[in-house]
Amino acid sequence: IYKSAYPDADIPQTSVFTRLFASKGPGDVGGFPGSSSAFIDASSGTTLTRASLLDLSLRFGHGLRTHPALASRAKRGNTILIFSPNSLAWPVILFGSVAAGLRCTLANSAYTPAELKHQYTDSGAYLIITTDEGLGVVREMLGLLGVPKKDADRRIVITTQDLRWAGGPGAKPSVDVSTLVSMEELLKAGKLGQEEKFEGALSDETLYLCYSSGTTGKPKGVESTHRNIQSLLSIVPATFLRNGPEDIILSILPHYHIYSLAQGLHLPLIYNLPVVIQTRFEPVSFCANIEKYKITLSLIVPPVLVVLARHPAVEQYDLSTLKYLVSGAAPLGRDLVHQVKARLLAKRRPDQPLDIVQGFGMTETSPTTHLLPQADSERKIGSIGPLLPNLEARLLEDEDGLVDAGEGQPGELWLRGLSVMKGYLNNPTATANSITADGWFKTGDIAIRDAEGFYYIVDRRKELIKYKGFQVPPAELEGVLLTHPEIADAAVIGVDSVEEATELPRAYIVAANPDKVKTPEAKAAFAQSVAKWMETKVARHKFLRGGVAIIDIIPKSASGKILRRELRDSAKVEAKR
Ligand code: 4UU
Repeated sequence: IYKSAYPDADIPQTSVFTRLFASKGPGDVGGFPGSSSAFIDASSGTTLTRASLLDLSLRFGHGLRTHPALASRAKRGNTILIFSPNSLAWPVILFGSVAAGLRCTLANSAYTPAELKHQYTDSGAYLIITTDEGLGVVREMLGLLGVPKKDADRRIVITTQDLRWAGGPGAKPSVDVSTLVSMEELLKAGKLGQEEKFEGALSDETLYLCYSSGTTGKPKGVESTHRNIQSLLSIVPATFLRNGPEDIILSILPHYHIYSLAQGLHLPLIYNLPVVIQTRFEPVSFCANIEKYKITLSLIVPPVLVVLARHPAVEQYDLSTLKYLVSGAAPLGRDLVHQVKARLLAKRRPDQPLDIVQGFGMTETSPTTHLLPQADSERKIGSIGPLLPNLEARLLEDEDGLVDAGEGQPGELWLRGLSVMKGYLNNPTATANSITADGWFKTGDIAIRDAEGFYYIVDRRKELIKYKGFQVPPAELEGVLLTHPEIADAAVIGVDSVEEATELPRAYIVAANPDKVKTPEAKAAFAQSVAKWMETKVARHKFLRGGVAIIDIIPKSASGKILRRELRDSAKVEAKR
């Protein structure tokens, strides 16, 4: 058993809301001046100060608890689903719901109605908060469930995209929302009083339900408790964000994902660092926002480094304020780091350094468990860093966890500590399969630990595919493919794209009528039609960008499990040709 070399950190027994916002003196919010900027909308420049964020959150929470159409369902521990791209409204909705004692489940804003339906029903959410942009999908989803329109409208709160009301009049929604409760309405009535706020006597209460497929199967609700989230807040100071008050963060990763949820919305509040929120990643606006807001740090995924290494916009903007990039959610190659550093540092003075480090995290571990210290960014390039405080690790050679890997040898990473989730929602079987009786969480990732205690992720044992850091559960895509009338069997794997620094989902399918797809032309046409058809069924990040191959039979074990390793090996051979 490897213990973290950092001293254990104290985890406060308060609610997350109290931890973030409790005042230590007059005019302060969470120990810092209420007038400091907390979140800034990148496109409009609208700013929420700490004090206005607190005020709006308490108003939103109060609205949820007292609005005549919602009050009866706003019971402590009930669940709200947030379905929205990044916006200034996000932290208000999130922290307002937390203050009101509700749970939040956070959905990918690119989801199709069918994908959203799974999370909505599985989480048991009673209310959906969405934007005019997401409304169509939400209504269609409720239609799929057979909910009559009048009832459907009682399950939706609508917000405008950028919360312009924070600084002025609200933007007009582009669709008729007169039958829905609006966010403006919820903010009007008053504020949650001290006595109504959730307090964390029971910090083992579930707070967030992000969805993750874990090592196998479909997305499952990950129960993150107040204590889990607090453990993130306490462990990360050991290594992270020592840059001081002049720092400013650019947030481009989607807030529904645990990485951005934790590091883009919670952590900066603890450090009093303003966060510029960009709705979606796009190369030119990313560079333009770094220049405009003099961004010093950003949380990214490897494909963003491809942009920094190659995109022409990098030459058009001044990126010299950027001094710290944390990459996570997928493996990062050393070459790419070197290319980015060479390109950006060529335009800088020697006193304008740039550190690029990797972090490792998972939805199930709230999330960060490893982070490479800035001081080691060159010396240990390629490493995810040492184990963070309050954590223990093991590396297991075999799938049953009986044999520990030898020193310096690869093994499956198991983790134990306060940040490990409570379990998968309403899924004791999946929970028992992923957390052992003595508390070890099996990551499904293969890692090596060097003699100095730095970890390297070298492979993945689980089925999960990562497209640009987004989860693509193969089992889910296989399920969709099997609903296609012309497909008899299907398997999905990830293939590596070095150019894009990501995996790409690739499908292997068996035709239901093999006689129809005998010639290479017929095969190609069928493959293309299946790829196109998928684009009508799933969110963008799950498109079959790695291609569709038609084969005679899907390789399976005696027990019927798809032998993904065989498919991956043959894809590698093909790629070499
Ligand atoms: C190789 O991706 C995440 C969380 C990422 C994160 C969070 C906080 C990174 C840094 C940080 O500080 O969560 P999930 O649940 O979507 O996916 C988890 C999986 C891991 O099991 C692993 O397979 O994503 C992969 N992964 C990585 N792989 C995550 N980080 C890395 C990494 N290198 N650095």
